[in-house]
Amino acid sequence: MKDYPTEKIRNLVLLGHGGTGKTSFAEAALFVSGAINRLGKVDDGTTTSDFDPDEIKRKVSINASLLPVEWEGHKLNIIDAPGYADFIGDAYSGLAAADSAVIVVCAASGVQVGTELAWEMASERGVPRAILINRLDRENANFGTALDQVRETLSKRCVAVQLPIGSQESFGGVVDLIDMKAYLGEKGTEADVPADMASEVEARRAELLEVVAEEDEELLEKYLEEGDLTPEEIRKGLLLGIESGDVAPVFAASSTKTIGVAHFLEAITQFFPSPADATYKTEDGKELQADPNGPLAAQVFKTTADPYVGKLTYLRVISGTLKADSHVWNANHNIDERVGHLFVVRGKTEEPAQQLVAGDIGAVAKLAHTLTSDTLTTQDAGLKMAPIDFPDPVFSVAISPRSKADTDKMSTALARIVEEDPILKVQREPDTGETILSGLGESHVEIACEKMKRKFGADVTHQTPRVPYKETLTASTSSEYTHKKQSGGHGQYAKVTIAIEPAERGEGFQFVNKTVGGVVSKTHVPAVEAGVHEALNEGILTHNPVVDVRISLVDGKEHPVDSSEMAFKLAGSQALKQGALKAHPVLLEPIVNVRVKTPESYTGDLVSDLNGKRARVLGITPSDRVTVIDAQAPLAEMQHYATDLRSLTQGRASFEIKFDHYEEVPDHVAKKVIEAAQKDH
Ligand SMILES: Nc1nc2c(ncn2[C@@H]2O[C@H](COP(=O)(O)OP(=O)(O)OP(=O)(O)O)[C@@H](O)[C@H]2O)c(=O)[nH]1
Ligand SMILES: [Mg+2]
Repeated sequence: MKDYPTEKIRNLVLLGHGGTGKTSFAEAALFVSGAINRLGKVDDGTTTSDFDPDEIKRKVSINASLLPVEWEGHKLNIIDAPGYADFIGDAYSGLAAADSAVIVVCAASGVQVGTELAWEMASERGVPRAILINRLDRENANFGTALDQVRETLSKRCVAVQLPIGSQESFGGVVDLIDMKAYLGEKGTEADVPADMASEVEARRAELLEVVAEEDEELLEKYLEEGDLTPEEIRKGLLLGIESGDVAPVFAASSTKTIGVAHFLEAITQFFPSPADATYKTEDGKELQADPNGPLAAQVFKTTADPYVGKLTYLRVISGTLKADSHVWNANHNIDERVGHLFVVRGKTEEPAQQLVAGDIGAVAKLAHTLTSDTLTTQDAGLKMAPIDFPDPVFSVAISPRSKADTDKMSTALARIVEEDPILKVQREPDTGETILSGLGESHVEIACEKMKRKFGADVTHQTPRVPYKETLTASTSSEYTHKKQSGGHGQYAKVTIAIEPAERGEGFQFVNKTVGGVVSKTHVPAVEAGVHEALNEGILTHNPVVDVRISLVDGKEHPVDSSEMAFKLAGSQALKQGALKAHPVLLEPIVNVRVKTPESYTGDLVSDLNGKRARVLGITPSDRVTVIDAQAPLAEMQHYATDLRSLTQGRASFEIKFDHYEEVPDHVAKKVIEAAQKDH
């Protein structure tokens, strides 16, 4: 691919609800621009973007792909992001690298949950936005209805700059409301505006004029006086509105029929800013310009790991020029990195490049220390961009190797997939000993497990994590035990009396020696403690550790020859086991703090769902856009909350969860847990 100067580059990310045609649009853009000579199909698994085996199998995008398109002397770095909630992490990656966002909407479904989320993500980042109403050739497609929904739910500043000619089967081109011409078929052949569209054209054009006129005082004055604007004036207002993020133009297309695609690419080059038009801020607020001769700052937005090719680091050069065969400074880890080969990437193909200028996007192979979000700079410049703000994981599974051979491979595989996907988290749960893998939902962690097998040969199984129950004793008692074995040879003897008392929640295990007169010698006391501790860890009811108890050694007896540490340990352990049964053992469960953010309309349903999960709702705080519900709930009831919340709100709500404390399990619930634990053993 040719080298393009910064001003000729456009970086855009395709966002939107799952299945609206983002990948198909990217494919159409490659086809129309001549980059590929066969139009691939998502359903056949032949698109340039969805090349990953998991994507081909499921016919959905899982990873963000980079798809540079050359158009009229410009390079459009199109980033095709996934739409489904489980894979939304890569939409954050894509957005971090882009200067503008195109939100793809299905002409038959209109505004969906994913549309609203995409709009919010892009608005929060303050990037210019466009709306592409796609799938206009489909049954039930209705541009007008979809457009009205966009204007109602997203913003009145979303305004059509095109109208489709024909609809569904007869969709054949677009009318450009700026220059009032029609563009027909795949090639966009210029023609007159069809006469039967006159009234629709007039109405939508009036909406456009009103919105763009408000971008500039002179335009507004002229519009109010004359009731019209020239194409040049409309363009001027549109440019201002798009750049400030105030106005989002709406376009019309069918990706699979490649209609409206060429015209849209043209509009991107005309109306959307190049990296040179923007100012970027480092983490500490220093302003940067996309100047190829400026200091180097390049931010990593994605990392892929391949067992054969190794690590590939995707980055966006913000300032300066990144050169092949050079040394750079990783500002996050304060370490030198050697850059070997640089690549321009298109889907799965990589083309070597000598350099990447400010504003461009590409990849580097085999960096040693660099992770997603890091900034590469020079030691002198020391520039660091704010890290990408990925969502926190909310769904966890326990994973274990399927066979012994997989055990060794599992930890390497885990390290690799976490490096690829910064949302995934791995940790060992100390109380249950399980390895916990957390992500955004069931599919997210399932695909991660499949990837571990396919790419790194580690076959793992996954299940709902065990709840780390604990036990405690609620009554005081004492217990005496004599360990005695004195038949022939060297015997064993130890006698202990212990007092058992409940302690405050959170105090753990305390051991006090209250014996007097050396009835148990100094060396044997720790043995008693060890025996007691061991028995407590084994649990009384469920094989979960007993906590929050105070054990005192109050009396004992030794034999001059037969007593040993081992004998006292056994006596301690048995004394505890027998005594604990009299001390009213109960089960404790972890209680978590839950914070749910939801549109107000779901509050009632969510509160009653939480009540059904034995939760205590602590507060409901309504605000402008979202209502915040704070609650405490048993972890045992919340393990599938990510899935439940999604189905209750169609994915409109989000939540956070954090361990808070342990509490006694109500009797009727405890009974079931105890039965299950005893059966398990
Ligand atoms: N009729 C018609 N079908 C389309 C059009 N664009 C996409 N599709 C179909 O819609 C389905 C989803 O298309 P994708 O391109 O995978 O949609 P996507 O937005 O990339 O989906 P995710 O990445 O999974 O969110 C596929 O079956 C496409 O063939 C279109 O313009 N017209
Ligand atoms: Mg896709």
